[in-house]
Amino acid sequence: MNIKEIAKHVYNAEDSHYPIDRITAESNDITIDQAYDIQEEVIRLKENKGQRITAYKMGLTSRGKMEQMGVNDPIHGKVYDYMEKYDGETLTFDGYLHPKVEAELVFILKDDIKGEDITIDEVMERTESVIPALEIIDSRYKNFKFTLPDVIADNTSAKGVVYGKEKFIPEGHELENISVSIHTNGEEKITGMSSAVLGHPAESVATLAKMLYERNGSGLKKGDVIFTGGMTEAIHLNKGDEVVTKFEGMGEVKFSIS
Ligand code: OOG
Ligand code: MG
Repeated sequence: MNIKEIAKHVYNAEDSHYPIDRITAESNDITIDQAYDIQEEVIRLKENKGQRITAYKMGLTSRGKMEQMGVNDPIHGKVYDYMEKYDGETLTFDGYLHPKVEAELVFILKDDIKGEDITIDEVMERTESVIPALEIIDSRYKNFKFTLPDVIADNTSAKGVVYGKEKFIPEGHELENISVSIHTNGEEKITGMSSAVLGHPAESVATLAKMLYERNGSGLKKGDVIFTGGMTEAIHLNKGDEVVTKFEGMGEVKFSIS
C-alpha cells in the first residue's frame, strides 16, 4: 500500500468529480492510523493547490448517522475555504456526485482545548459562540458505501457547508436540547435533537480533542471552528431542491441547489 498514491487517487476523484471504488476493496489492510495518514496527505495536496483549512468537522457522532452508514465510530476531517457558503445562497448541483445534507451545531473556541479527559463543562467554558449550520456531504465512493478507513481517507465525505446568519453565545442555550427539522421543497423530511450528538454536542468537541491528542499530542486552539456532526441521518438532495432547516431557538438555515 502506498499512502501517497492512494491519497492522489482520492484527491483526484474529488477535484474532478468522479466516483471511485472503495480503497479498501483493493487494500483491505488499511488501519485507522494509515487512513488518517492518507487524509493528511490529501490535505498537503489541497494546500499545494492553495486551498485553506477553515474548520474541523466531526462525523458519525449520532446514532442516526451511524445506523445510516453502518459505521459505529466518530471520525474527523477538515472543512476548506472553497466549501463555505452562507444562509440563503444557491449552490450548483453539477459539482456534486450524490449530495446529502446534515444539520449541525458549529462551535467556535475562545481558548485552547487539549487532552484526553476534557469535560462538557470545560468545552462550554472555552466556547465563544455557536452557529447553526448545514453540512453537505458527498462521498467520493460509488453508492456512498464505505468502511471506516475509506471514509477517513476521503476527508469524511466533506464537500460543502452552509453557515447560519447568527452566532449565539452559549450562555442561555441548552445546547443539548435544540430540536431541528430539515425540509426540502416545503416537506418536512426529518426531525431530531442535538442530544443525539454524543449526548451533548460539546462532547463531540471533547472527543475531537481526545482524538487529536492520541494521534500526535496536538489539540484545539483558540479561534478554531468545529462542526460537531449531523444530528439525524442525512437527507438526499436533488437538483432544484430548496432546503430549509429549523433550529429551535436559533432560527433557520436555508439554501437551494440548482
Ligand atoms: C461521513 C461523514 C459524516 C456527520 O456529520 O456525521 C458526517 C458520511 O456519512 O459520509 O459528516
Ligand atoms: Mg457532518
